[in-house]
Amino acid sequence: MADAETKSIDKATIKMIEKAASDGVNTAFDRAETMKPCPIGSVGSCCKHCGMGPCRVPLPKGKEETPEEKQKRRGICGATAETIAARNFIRMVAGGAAAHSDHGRGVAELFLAVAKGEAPGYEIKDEQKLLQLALDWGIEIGDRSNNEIAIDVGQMALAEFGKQEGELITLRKAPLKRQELWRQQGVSPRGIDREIVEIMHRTHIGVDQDYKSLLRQGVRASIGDGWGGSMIATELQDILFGTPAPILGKVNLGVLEKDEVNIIIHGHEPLLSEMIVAAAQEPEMVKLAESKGAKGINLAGMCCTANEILMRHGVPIAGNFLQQELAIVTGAVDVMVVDIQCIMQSIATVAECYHTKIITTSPKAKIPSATHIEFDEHNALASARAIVKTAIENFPNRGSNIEIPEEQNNLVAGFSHETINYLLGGMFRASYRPLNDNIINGRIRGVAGVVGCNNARVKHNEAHVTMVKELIKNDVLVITTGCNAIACAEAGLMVPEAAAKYAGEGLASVCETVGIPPVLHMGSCVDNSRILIAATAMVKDGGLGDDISDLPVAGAAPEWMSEKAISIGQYFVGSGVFTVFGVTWPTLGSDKVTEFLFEDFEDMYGGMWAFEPDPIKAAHLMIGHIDKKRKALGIDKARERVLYDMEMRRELDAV
Ligand code: BF8
Ligand code: SF4
Repeated sequence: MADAETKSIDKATIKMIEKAASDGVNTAFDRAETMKPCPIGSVGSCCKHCGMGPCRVPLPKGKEETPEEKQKRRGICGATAETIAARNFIRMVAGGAAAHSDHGRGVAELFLAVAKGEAPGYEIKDEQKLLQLALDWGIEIGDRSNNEIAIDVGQMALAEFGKQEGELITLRKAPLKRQELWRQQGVSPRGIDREIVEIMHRTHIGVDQDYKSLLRQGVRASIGDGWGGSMIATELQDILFGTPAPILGKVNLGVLEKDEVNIIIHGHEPLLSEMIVAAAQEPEMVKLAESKGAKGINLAGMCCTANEILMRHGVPIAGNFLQQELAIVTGAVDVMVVDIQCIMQSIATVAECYHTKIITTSPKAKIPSATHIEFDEHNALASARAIVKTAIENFPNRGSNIEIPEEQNNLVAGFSHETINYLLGGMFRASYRPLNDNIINGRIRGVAGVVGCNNARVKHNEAHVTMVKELIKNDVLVITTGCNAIACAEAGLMVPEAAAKYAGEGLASVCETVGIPPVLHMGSCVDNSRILIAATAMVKDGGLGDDISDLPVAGAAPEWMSEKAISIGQYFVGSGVFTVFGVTWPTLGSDKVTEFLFEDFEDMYGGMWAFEPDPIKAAHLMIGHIDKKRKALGIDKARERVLYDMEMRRELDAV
């Protein structure tokens, strides 16, 4: 094991990597060192879509290719490097869109069960949002009860997944100009599932052989994710569990408690975790824990579930994707309960080295050596109690090899679109006007959505934190979700004081006036749909053009690894946002495909992809794009004036 300090910028993580090494436990950090990525697969040039392959069709090496060589550089079926790279790329989109959308479907099913009174323990928490959604979708309100309205909402939401014709109803949330552009480009999704299935069909051997046509379908399915499946997940979760509002929380492995039963809730769906939060507070459970010698029951979240339960209940976050094995390495986790997505299979083997029990809960995601307690929405509290009880009973089995790093930071989370609206405009005239005004007057240069995973191929959290610091230093307000949000919180960027410490003067002055951090936590990965809604609200408020592609905004996933990140990036781009990814880029095996995504997409969608592994350079690509948009809007001069004023102020201060 190489020096742990080369593996992460986070102290708690470094300590636990060292502990894992001394305990003889193998982690993702070790495996990333011993297993290098396949150079052909990583650039998208390996096809295994049929039994004649896998076929490897890499880029020609340096010299001009002769026509004969060109003929030979194909898969057995004749597929070119372009076709193979484009097929692989959109299959990633399909995987990501399917994951988010199936999550959305699960929420819609629970939502409908709640509305019908078939899911005891759950209730509709945000009535206002329910009524708003009903209005948006043309559902009759009249004097009907919330449950009656919710049944219609739930049925309509579920129907969006299997719809065959027309357009998703949720596309109506987008700016009109964007909706029109999607129609012109032929990328308005008909149904969420249909576009994903069509990717699987088109990428089967011998179907779509035109990379431009393949990539168009990728855009279509990704829009079905961001503006469809993910948006439905976010909206219905807010109605069921409450729309997040600013809340103070804690983050990092130091949130684990030495003397309490520690339960880590890891995964993505907040459906069961909401009930675990309730079960852990029941007096009988607390009493049972005490009878086993524990001082209480401590819940902590991991990955996106962490973001969900922090925003709504203040439950602390133990860490992000690359910290999941390390939480178990502390020796202090009694149960890690998981549902779906981003769960490393190795948590089960790491758990075997300690006393930790892994509990799977989804029929879609099982791990052979884990205990399975299936989440039953009709009896959710019973499942939750069984899980909490398992943890309590496991508490006395803890060994003496326990080390909880002391690192933990404060953060403020819960910046939903609605919250930003109220915070900026006030309760009675909620609006984005102050944000737009501060962008127009130049105090805020622009807005960046920085999101996505950790990737064991690069130093944990480094690119996230370096990029975000560079952006806020240059007066770019950062909005974030997923594992980037956790990385920023671990680095202390999500407290209001961070504005004075890290942000440029313009951004800092706005943050200090409103009392917000310079990096706003908007939630989990499905909550990237909140970023789309926020961008639309900026367009609607006026003064910054009439489409998302006119806004001085940019997106990034500096440490991406999952197919979901590709789907998210693709719907950002398809919505008109310039989006930069780090680490690696999966179409480098075809220059044509890469150029199409990086350049031609700008003419087609107003947004395009870029790849830049250096986070500072990537931040400056984003700032460059923001400045280009400011210039096009004619607001570039305002910013020069602000800088001049600040320069003068500094000079005066110095006198
Ligand atoms: O959905 S950021 S590693 S945890 S995929 Fe996974 Fe990536 Fe984290 Fe959340 Ni999103
Ligand atoms: Fe090879 Fe074509 Fe089969 Fe892919 S589909 S594995 S390129 S023969």
